Amino acid sequence: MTVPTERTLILVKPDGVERGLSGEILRRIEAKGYTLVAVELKSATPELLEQHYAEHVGKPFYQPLVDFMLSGPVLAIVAEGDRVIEGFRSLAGATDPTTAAPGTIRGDLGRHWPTKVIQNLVHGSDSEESAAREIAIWFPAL
Ligand code: D4T
Repeated sequence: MTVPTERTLILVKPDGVERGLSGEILRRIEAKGYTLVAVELKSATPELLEQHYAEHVGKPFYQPLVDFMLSGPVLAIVAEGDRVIEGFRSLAGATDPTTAAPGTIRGDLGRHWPTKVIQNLVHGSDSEESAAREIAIWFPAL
């Protein structure tokens, strides 16, 4: 029996869209061999972000994170492929863009800015459960 292929939710955050890196990030996803299932430029809302970042509600960086995610459009992507959840996290690199490994999206293209929140260009689901939850939030029609 074939194991169904996996899907993940990827966001190019407002810093990535504003810096014109959407194409470069899509290029890296495709170059790795993953399939694009959905790609849409969207404006987040506080309600949507409260669902998306439910695990961070109440933390000191939550409000700056929400303000940042509302500061401009995000490119929401669903990508598909075997072990794509883990694979995209690997492409993205560590959360901290200053020390993320060179060769990764955050390591090559990200850095710290004098803001209250880490601006690290992309988000990628961290488990099958998160992927299913996040895809339903950003792409209810899927
Ligand atoms: P996302 O969820 O955006 O892919 O990032 P990570 O999985 O790598 O990191 P995360 O969920 O722990 O954090 C979400 C988001 O909040 C910012 N952040 C995080 C921050 O500004 N200060 C912090 O101390 C942490 C932990 C960065 C990413």
